Amino acid sequence: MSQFSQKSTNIQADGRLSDSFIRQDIFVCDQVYNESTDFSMLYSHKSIEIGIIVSGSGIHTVLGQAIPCEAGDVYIINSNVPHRYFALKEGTGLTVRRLLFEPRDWLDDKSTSATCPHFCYGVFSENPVSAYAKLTNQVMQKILSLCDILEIEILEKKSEWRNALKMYLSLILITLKRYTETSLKNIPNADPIVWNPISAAIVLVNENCNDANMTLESIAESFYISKSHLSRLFKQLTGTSFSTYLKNTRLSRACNLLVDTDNTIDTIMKMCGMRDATSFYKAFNEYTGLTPSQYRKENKKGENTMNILTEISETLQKGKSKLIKELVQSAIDQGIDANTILSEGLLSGMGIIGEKFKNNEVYVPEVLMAARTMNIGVEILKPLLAASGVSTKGKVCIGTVQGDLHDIGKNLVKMMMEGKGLEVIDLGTDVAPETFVNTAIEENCQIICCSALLTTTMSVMEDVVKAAEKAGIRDKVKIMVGGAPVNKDFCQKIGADCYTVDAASAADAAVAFCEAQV
Ligand code: B1M
Repeated sequence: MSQFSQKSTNIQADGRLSDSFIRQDIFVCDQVYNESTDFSMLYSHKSIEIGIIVSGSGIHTVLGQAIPCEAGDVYIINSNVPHRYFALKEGTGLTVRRLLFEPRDWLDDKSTSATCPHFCYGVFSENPVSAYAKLTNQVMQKILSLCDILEIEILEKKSEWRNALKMYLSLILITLKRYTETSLKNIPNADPIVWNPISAAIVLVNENCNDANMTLESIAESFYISKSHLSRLFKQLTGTSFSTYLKNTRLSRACNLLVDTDNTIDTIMKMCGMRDATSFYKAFNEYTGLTPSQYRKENKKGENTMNILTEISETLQKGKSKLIKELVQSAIDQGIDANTILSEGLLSGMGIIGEKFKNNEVYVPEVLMAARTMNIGVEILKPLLAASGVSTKGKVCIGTVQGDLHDIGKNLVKMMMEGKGLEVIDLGTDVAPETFVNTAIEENCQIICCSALLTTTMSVMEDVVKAAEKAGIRDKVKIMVGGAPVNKDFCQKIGADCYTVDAASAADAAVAFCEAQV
C-alpha cells in the first residue's frame, strides 16, 4: 500500500464502527515517518482508541506532533483526534494492537460524562486529547490477555457477549486509568477551549469533504466564531492551514477511492468535492507524485500488485480471520491448487510469524491470532485436501504430547489421514502417555500418532513407547512421531516405528501400515 493510503476497514464513512461496537485488530505500521508527513494523513474516527505497542518502536503522530513510542507504551486517544503510527526507518516497523469503541454504546450517559472519574472520559481528565502510559511487562501481559478474551468474545459472540465485552473493556480502562495517572508524558496538551471547535471542524471536514461548497467561512459560521479566529486556532493547534487540511483530506479520500473502488476518475473527483479536473489532476500530482490512474495501477490490490498467496500469507500474519476466509475462497475460485494455497499461503505466513516470534518481534497474542486465522483458512481447504468417499482403511489415535499445546500440525495430520480413509480419534493437546495407550487398547487402534513442537516435550514420545511396552501392546500397535523438532534419528533412538516430515507423508505411511496389517 502506498504511504498515502489511510484505509481503515470496519470504520464507516461517518467514522463510526460498522459491525460491532468494539473493534479490535493488530496492525503492523511499516510506513516511514518523515518530517513532511502532513496532518491530513492522520486518522481520526468517532471512537476512542486504545493503541498498545506490542513490538518494535517508531513514531506516534498525534495532532501532527511526533512522539517516539516503543513496545510497552499505551496510548488512549479521544474521539476525533487525528493520529497515526509510523516506522522510524525502512524495513523496521512497530506492531500495534488496537481497540476502538464508542463509549456511549456501552456505558450510560452518566458514566461517559466528562466528570465521571472512573471510565473512559476520566482517562482524559488531564488532557482532552490523549493519555499515555508506560506499562510494566506484567501489566502489559494482563492487558493483552484481557484483549485476547475480548477478541474471543467478539468472534464467538457468546450468549452474554455484550455484557462480557462491557466487563472486559471496563477492566482494561480501569487498569489503564490507574497507569495513566502515573504517566511519564501527556501529549500533546491541548486546551479544550481551543481543541473543541477544531475537533468539530475536523469532523465536519471528514464527513463533508465531498461538498465542494464547504469553506472555512461556512464552518466558522456554524460554530458562531469568526473565520479568522477559526483559521488562527486551526493553524496553532495542527500546524497546518485549514485550506491545506481540507485539500489534503479530499486528496487522501481520492487515493482511498481509487484503490478501493472501480469508480471512474471523474466520479471520484466529484466524490471528493474537487470542482474541476485541471485543479484536481494538478493537486493530486503534487500530493502523490503520480497521476490518478498511475496511483490506481500501483496500489490496487489484485491483478498486478500483490499475488493472492502473498496476500494470504500477510493476512495470516496480521491475524485477520474474517479476511482469510474470503482470500482462501478467492484463491480456490482462481483455480489455485489447495496444496499450494496451504504451503505457499498459509504455512508460509505461519513460518514468518514463527521467525518473528523467535526474534521477539511478535508475541503470543499475535501468534495466537495467526494460529486461529490458519485454522480458519485450513477449514475452507479441508474438503479439497481430503479425498472424499474413501472407505475406512484403519483406525488411529492422534494427539500432541503432554506439556505441549501446539495443535496446528497435529490437526493437519489428522485431516490428511481422514482424507486417506483412516478413522482418526483426536485426543487433542497435552496428552499423557497413558491416554494414548489406553485409547489404543479401548478403541482397537492400529497406530498411535504423537506430535510435539517443543524440544522440551519431545521426550514424552519415548514415554509413550515405554507405556505401550508396559501395557503389552507394543507388537500390536505402530507408533508414529512427528513435529518440527523431531527427526528420523530421534524416532529410532526412542524406539518408535515411523517419523515423517509432513502431514501428507504421515497419512501415506499410516495407510501403508494399516494395509500391511490386513
Ligand atoms: Co509456539 N513455539 N510456543 N506457539 N510456536 C514454536 C514451536 C517455536 C519453534 C517458536 C520459536 O521460538 N521459533 C518454539 C519452540 C522452541 C523449541 O522448543 N525449540 C515455541 C515456543 C517456545 C512456545 C512457547 C513456550 C512460548 C511461550 O509461552 N513463551 C509456548 C508453549 C506452549 C505449550 O505448548 N505449552 C508456545 C505457544 C504457542 C501458541 C499457543 C502461541 C501457538 C500455538 C497455537 C496452536 O497450535 N493452536 C504457537 C505457535 C503457532 C508456534 C509456531 C509459530 C508455529 C507452529 C505451527 O503451528 N506451525 C512455532 C514456530 C514455527 O514452527 N515456525 C512455535 C505450523 C504447523 C503446520 O507445523 O506443527 O511443525 P508443525 O507441523 C508440520 C510438521 O511438523 C508435521 O506436519 C506438519 C506439516 O505438514 N507434523 C507431523 C506435525 N506433527 C506431526 C505428526 C506426525 C507426522 C508429521 O506423525 C504423527
